Amino acid sequence: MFKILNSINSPQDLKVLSKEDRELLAKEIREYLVDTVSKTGGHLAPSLGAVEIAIALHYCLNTPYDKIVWDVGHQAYAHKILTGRRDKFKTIRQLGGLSGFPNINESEYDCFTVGHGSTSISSALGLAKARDIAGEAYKVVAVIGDGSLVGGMALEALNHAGHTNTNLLIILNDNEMSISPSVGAFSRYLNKILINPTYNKIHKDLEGLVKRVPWYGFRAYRAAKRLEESVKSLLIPGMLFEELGLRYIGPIDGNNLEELIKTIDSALNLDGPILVHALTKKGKGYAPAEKHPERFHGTAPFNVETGDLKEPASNSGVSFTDAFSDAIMEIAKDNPKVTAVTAAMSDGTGLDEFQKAYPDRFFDVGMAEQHAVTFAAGLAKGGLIPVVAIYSTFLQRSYDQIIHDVCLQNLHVVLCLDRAGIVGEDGPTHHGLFDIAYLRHIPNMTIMAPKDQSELKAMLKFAVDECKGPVAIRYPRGKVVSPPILEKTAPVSYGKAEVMSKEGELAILAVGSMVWPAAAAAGLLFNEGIKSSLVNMRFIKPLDEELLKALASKTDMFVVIEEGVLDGGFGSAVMEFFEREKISGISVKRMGFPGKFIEHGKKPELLKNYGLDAQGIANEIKKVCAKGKCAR
Ligand SMILES: Cc1ncc(C[n+]2csc(CCOP(=O)(O)OP(=O)(O)O)c2C)c(N)n1
Repeated sequence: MFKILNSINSPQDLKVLSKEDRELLAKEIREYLVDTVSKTGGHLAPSLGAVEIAIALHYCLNTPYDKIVWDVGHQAYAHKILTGRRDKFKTIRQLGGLSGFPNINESEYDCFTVGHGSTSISSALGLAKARDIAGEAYKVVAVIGDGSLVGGMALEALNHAGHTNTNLLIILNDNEMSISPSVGAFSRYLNKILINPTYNKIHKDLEGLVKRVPWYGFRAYRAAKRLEESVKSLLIPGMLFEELGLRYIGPIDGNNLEELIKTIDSALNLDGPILVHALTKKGKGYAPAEKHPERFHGTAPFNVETGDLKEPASNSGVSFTDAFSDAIMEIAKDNPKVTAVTAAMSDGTGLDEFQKAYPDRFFDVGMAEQHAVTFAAGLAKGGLIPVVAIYSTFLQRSYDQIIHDVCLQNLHVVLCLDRAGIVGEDGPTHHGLFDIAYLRHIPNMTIMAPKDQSELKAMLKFAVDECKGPVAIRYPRGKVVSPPILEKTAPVSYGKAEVMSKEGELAILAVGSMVWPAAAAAGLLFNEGIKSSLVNMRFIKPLDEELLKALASKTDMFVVIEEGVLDGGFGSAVMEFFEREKISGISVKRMGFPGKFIEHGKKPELLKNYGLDAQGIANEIKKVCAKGKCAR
């Protein structure tokens, strides 16, 4: 079916293609991307926009000896297809299949494992320095989007790169979009050149002049060129990079393969750090994605003809994100101090409605989680109540800001950690498994986890109205699964758990998303004659110590279940408590994720494989009970 693509088994095969065949290859890759992602889901629009960049780089470079470092890596699907993974590409994001991001364990062409943004210039610069010290000659290229460029780390790396004299090529893949349109002063700066007719006209006139000048006009041309340079310094974004010590080339059409090849080829022959500014179209070549690049940034399986999702989201219930969105809207209505902060993910975190309703109280700070948290600390110090909605995995970036800028001053910042737990197909870079461990030990921090929609709302209200210091609320990816009958929630009271059943024999302590699977497991066990007390812990910190003591007076067997890494997790907190209080003779079985990076796959299959579905929990508890430890 694919005349050219089927002949590409490694980047070496690209080198013999004619110009026409290279163009055809780009077209075929796009068709293959659309067809595959329509079945698997994935980051379609970013990858469609970067097809030419991938082809041009592999054409110009000698990979894997030369290194390409992709930022985030969600735009690197064409790179995967060109580097010996064409057929396997159909398995992308599925259990046991290809990762959705570059991964060093998957291919020698993936020279850095990625998934989070703004890392590429730092790691590429490190590779380049290592090359210099080793006396090697490989070339290093970082590919970074305009959205990722505003992350603090990318700016820190530019600052460093500009003052070294290391050979490093940075391709700025500028589609004027992050997930939604890029925001901030940097993006405005990059845009200047595109919309500034004066500079573009001067540039065109000069080009015409070059073509017309006879040899004796060279000096006139040089003078004109100098004039252009000074006009340029007033008008073009390149000067910012030049001032930082990087050579700026562009802007060029990043979807024009031949222009890209020519530019990259000559840039690779220059010394020092170079930045090529390539303008691309997100979703390029697939009309629905061009029209709705945000929708197709990361998509579920869809119908190729219409672009519609195969399973319309509206039919599939309320997600925790929707629940958060409703909750903050309701709370903000009555409290003008409530402000919302996102790091380039207003849609993903459910803040779109808030943005529309309260534009003055909404802050999209760009893809800059560290800044988001310290900025929120400032808002709080100034008397507002910031609600910072960031995915659990991306809040990892803000660890020091949470400690130093929020908790040390005991500031009232509400952190809402969406996607806490297993996220599924995005895999180890995106699973939110570490937040309990990275937040729990910070003084002044309160941490809650709701089991359902109404509890999330009650907790957010509690965090805004009743708390005075830092609070984190963690909730999972996906739908709220609570039985509707239990949608009415008992009031949230500081540090107090909710006892859901008191049957005895053993105590099951469940956290947030694990409450309902634990309840289902308790039901299965009950049918087999094993009775348990089930507790929805609600507060990860502080612990409901009174309850734990009361339970320990009746049972010696505790099972603690959390959707997080066991090391340093909630189960550890319970064990620490018993140790601290010198309550002996207690056996605590901790259930959660082992201390390794969890692979990608569908969320339910991963939960099942790690024994965290109802049956898995019941089986594990039965094993514990079989050892005769359930009853006194
Ligand atoms: C630290 C971090 N924060 C947030 C994200 C989620 N995220 C993935 S891609 C993306 C937008 C990236 O924009 P850009 O770099 O311009 O790439 P494009 O998708 O436009 O090609 C965001 C916010 C992430 N991967 N890493």
